[in-house]
Amino acid sequence: MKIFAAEFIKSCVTPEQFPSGQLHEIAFVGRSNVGKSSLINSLLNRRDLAKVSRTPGKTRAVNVFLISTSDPALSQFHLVDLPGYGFAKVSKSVRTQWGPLLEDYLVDRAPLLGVVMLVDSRVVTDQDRQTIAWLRSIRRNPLVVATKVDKLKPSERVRTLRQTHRALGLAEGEMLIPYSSVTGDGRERVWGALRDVAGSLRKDLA
Ligand SMILES: Nc1nc2c(ncn2[C@@H]2O[C@H](COP(=O)(O)OP(=O)(O)O)[C@@H](O)[C@H]2O)c(=O)[nH]1
Ligand SMILES: [Mg+2]
Repeated sequence: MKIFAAEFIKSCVTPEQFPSGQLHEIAFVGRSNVGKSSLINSLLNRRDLAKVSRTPGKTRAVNVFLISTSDPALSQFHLVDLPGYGFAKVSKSVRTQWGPLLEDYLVDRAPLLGVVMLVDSRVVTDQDRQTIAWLRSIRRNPLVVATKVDKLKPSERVRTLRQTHRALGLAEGEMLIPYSSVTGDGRERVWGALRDVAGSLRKDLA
């Protein structure tokens, strides 16, 4: 699969600014510093499309990118980079921590086709669990990706990923895709999963 184009469209801070039009959207969520910007750049083969920031919690906007690829199921779509969570107090609900903009987007957004949720392959937080539960409750079953797997020693990789899978409360057959933005490990699997998400929709419509 070739990526023909990947361009930044806009930053939205109110729902009115969300793009109009019919393009489907795939959104990426995860706590700050989980490696979301790096993963987006790595998926798209772009060095600096989604700014890789060392300052946690800096990005509070909904950032929209227009992607076109050679895959018929993903020929044109919006990739949406959502603000990170995890910089507010753990005791508050996901809703107040994360803000109404995110809730508006994830609950109501009609063009939203799939949600990719990133977790650190080594560290699962309560907020990660709460976010997965909340996404399920609003019928946005996330595709879960475990980041930074290059940091795992080969000898501990399988065990750690199994622990993470369990700590997230994922069911036996549910996917947890290991990913490294440093090595590109997992890149084809994530694209494959996105293709499946887009492909199943095409069948629904047929
Ligand atoms: N070793 C390693 N470091 C990573 C990986 N992905 C991100 N990082 C580092 O983790 C930090 C946070 O990454 P960033 O993409 O800005 O996270 P974001 O806040 O979720 O967008 C940066 O220092 C990255 O270089 C990865 O796959 N492997
Ligand atoms: Mg970022």
